[in-house]
This record gives sequence, structure tokens and C-alpha cells, in this order.
Amino acid sequence: MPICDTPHILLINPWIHDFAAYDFWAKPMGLFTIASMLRHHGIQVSYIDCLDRFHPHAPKTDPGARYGRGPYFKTRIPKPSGLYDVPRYFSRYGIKPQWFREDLFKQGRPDLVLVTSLMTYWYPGVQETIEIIRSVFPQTPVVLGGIYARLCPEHARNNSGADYVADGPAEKNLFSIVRQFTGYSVTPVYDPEHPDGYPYPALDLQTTLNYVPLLTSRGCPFRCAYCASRFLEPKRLLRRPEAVIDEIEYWQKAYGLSDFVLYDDAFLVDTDRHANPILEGILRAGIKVRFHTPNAVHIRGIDAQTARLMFEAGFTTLRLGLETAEFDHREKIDIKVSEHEFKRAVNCLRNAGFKKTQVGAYLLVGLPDQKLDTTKRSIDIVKRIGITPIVAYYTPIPHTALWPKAVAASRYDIESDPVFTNNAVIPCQKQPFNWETISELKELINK
Ligand code: B12
Repeated sequence: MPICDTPHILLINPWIHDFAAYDFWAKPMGLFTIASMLRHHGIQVSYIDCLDRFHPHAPKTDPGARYGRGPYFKTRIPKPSGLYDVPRYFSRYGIKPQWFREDLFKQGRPDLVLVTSLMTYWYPGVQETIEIIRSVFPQTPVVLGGIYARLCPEHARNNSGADYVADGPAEKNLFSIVRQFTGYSVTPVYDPEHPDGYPYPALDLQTTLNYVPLLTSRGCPFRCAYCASRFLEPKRLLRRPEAVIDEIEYWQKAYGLSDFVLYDDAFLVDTDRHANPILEGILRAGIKVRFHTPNAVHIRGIDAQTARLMFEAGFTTLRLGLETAEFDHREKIDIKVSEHEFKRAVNCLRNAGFKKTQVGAYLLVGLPDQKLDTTKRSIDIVKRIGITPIVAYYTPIPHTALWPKAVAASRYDIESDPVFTNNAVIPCQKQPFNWETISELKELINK
């Protein structure tokens, strides 16, 4: 292996292959974190985003529309084998392959390529991405990391086409990977246990910067049966409120950005120590921005004070992790909220000034053995209490407590191929996918 003086590392956000995908404020936060860690150690980085909605060849769209959300460019492709019977189109979401090739050629040959991954069932998009990288740079090693690589490392080793699959967080092993594949050696200056010591994610690598994904904490103290947060982030780490406020001011002042999207697993856990001081600091500093929480916040954390602080600090799109309104039967999936706490939270939010359209409650649909009637009842309860129900189709995830039940309930062999865990096919429902179920729920929500 040649030893590089200062290596050039190319980072890549791969395509999504799916029945449906939409940019609901989705940014590869892990890759931007890695990019900035590398840069701060003198390593030259470049970046290609296969999902870039603002690629120079893509049809023009307004980056500020819908506070930064929007549709991906897409190309129809054949369905994966085993899913032919699903009556939906299947697409590659993101830029065209020839644009990707052109962008790769423009980079010049890198010393190492780092590819991230997100949803486990999106791995066919990762495979195609790596195939093209290999065809353009056959000599360059390719390392895969991210959520799919961590949740399904064996599958990724056997199927992704990468030379190496990193199944842990980059904070711990990034520089040993760089050394292994480029010979370039540095002593990391960061302590993985202290996230305030990291440089800000390298969001500036994007062609268009339209909102800021923000992490104020890592991990979650709950162990909900459907969620892999505990596996991915076993330790809860909180950033200092002042450090979070500084970061918000930095992006606002340096890039004029006003939409901030919280990626925390549990922003509203331990509010006295974490969220409240952050929100108070934002108000004290007179920062005027908007916050969005597509990943859902913890309902128990919302009392009159926190609701008021969130409203005054500019929370604009608020999603609550309700999952079910069948409070008497929820202990099988989680213990995070009671009926009383839910009602109290909604009252506090309305008293603080939030409108019905701003506050959505996620409801899980398609859990193993879940009857459609229970979802309908939950939708009804959420509507009657005066906020918006939002259906979230259940994704079975390895390393979660519900996984064995999901394997038993699914009509697919989800253990052998993650493509079958796609929530768009409602994989743990016994009967085959049909549009009637989806339309019935949509109608009920809109009625
Ligand atoms: C923020 C978030 C979102 C955001 C956007 C995320 C995005 N980037 O697109 C939003 C709210 C849009 C979202 C949506 C969904 N999400 Co989500 N999300 C998360 C969350 C909470 C954090 C992800 C994150 O950014 N972490 C912080 C960054 C820094 O970590 P990271 O990217 O993983 O990178 C680290 C490592 O993986 C590694 N790494 C990453 N890349 C690379 C590359 C290399 C080479 C190396 C060496 C290392 C490396 O190093 C990084 C630093 O440690 C995770 C849970 C979690 N704690 O991970 C769930 C999670 C990823 N989501 C999940 C799910 C199910 C969903 C939804 C399907 C929910 C639903 N039912 O609607 C949707 C679908 C998304 C879609 N269709 O677009 C599941 C994944 C399930 C799966 N099968 O893969 C998770 C794990 C939560 C869970 N339920 O357990 N999500």
C-alpha cells in the first residue's frame, strides 16, 4: 500500500432504491461529521451526494420551499426480486447515473472512498453506488459505514461490494480506517465521549445549504421494542446548552440559515437539564429561527413551561412520538407515555399557541399482529383531542426486542434479506400489500 502524504478522501451519500422516498429533511449527518473530523486533521475531503435535489443538472427547485423539504429527482427501475407482486412502482431516487459518473471523474482519483448508508432496506442503492465508484476508480479502496452497515454488518460484508464494512461509530474507528487504507497516521484530537469538542458538521460541502440538521444530544434512555436507538447509541451524551446555542448562531450568521432540524433521539428527555436551558438561551440571545422535529419528541417532557419555551423559540413543525393511543395495551411496545401525560402535553401546546396543523402525532401501523381497528381507534382519539394524526408504517429492525416477533409474523423472509423490511410493503402484515388499507387510513385522517 502506498503511504499518502495528505490523502484525498471522497465521501459519498448513496442512492435510495424504494417504492417511495421524499426528502423530509434527510441529511447524512454521520458523513458530514466524518468530513469535518478529517478536515480538522489536515486531510483533503470532497463530497458527492447522490440524493442532491439541487444538482446543477437537476430541474430547478426552490431550496427554501416547505422549510427545506421536497421531492427527489427519480428514475423508474425494476423492483427487487421477491417484491414483483407489490402493485407499486419502484425507483432510484437521486441524480442520474451519468451525472454521478461525471462528478466522480471531476474529483480526480481519491486515495479512499467512504460511503454512508441509512435505512437497511435501501442497501440496493448502496450496491449500485459502490458498483459505479468501482468502475470509475478500480484501484481505490471503498469503505462502507452508517446505519445499514451497523444493523446488518454480515449482510453488508457479503453484498455491498465494499472492501471494508465499518460496523461502529466513526468517532471511535475513523482514523484507524484512514491509516489502514492510506497509511496516513494522525493522533485524533477528539474525545468520543465529549461531542462539544468536535468541529461542526461540514454542511458547507453541499451544493446548496438550505437547513441545518442539529444534534444536541445522542442516545435515548428508553428501550422501546420497535427502536434501534439503544443499539446504535448505547450511551446518552448531552451537549452543553451554550455550545448548542453557539452552533445555531454560527449557521445563522455565517450562512443566513433559519431552519434547524433536530436529529436527537430524545431531545425532550430531562428537559430541566437539557432542552429548557437551550431554549431559554435562544430567547435570551434574541435568536430568531425555526425548529422542526421530524424525528418526534418525547411527550412526557412537555409541560406548560417547555411548551411555552418551544413556541417562543420558534418551533414550527412539531412531531410527537405517540405510536399508539391504546394506552391500556401499550406496555408490549413501550412505556414512554400515559394517557394523562398525552392529554396534558396537548393542552400545554395549545395553550402555548401551537396550531393543530403544526402538531402531529406519529402512530405506528403494521406492528406484528396489530389489527387495523386499533390504528383506526388511535387516529380517532388523536383527531378528537385536536392535533394531526400521522401514520408511520412499522419498519422491523434487527437488534430490537420486537425483531423475533416481526420475523415470525412477516410474510417475507426478513432475516435473510433486509429489502423485505421496507415499511412501504407493510411487511409484518399477514395479507399481501393492498392499496385499500392505505386508502382507508388516509380517508379516516382526512375525514
Ligand atoms: C435523524 C433520523 C431521521 C431523520 C433523517 C435522517 C437522515 N439522515 O436521513 C428523519 C426524521 C427524516 C428520519 C426518518 C425516518 N427514519 Co430515522 N432516524 C434518525 C436517527 C434518530 C438519527 C440518525 C442520525 O443522523 N444520527 C446521527 C449521525 C451522526 O449518525 P450516523 O449518520 O449513523 O453516523 C454515524 C455512524 O453510523 C458512522 N457512520 C456513518 N456513515 C459512515 C461511513 C463510514 C465510511 C464510516 C466509517 C462510519 C460511518 O459514524 C457516524 C458518527 O458516529 C436514527 C436513530 C439513530 N440514533 O441512529 C433513526 C433511524 C435511522 N430511523 C429509522 C426509521 C425507521 C425511520 C423512518 C422509516 C421512520 C418512519 N416509519 O417513517 C423514516 C424514513 C426515512 C425516509 N423514508 O426518508 C430507523 C432505521 C431503520 C432501518 N431499518 O434502517 C432508525 C435507526 C431509528 C429506529 N427506529 O430504530 N430519521
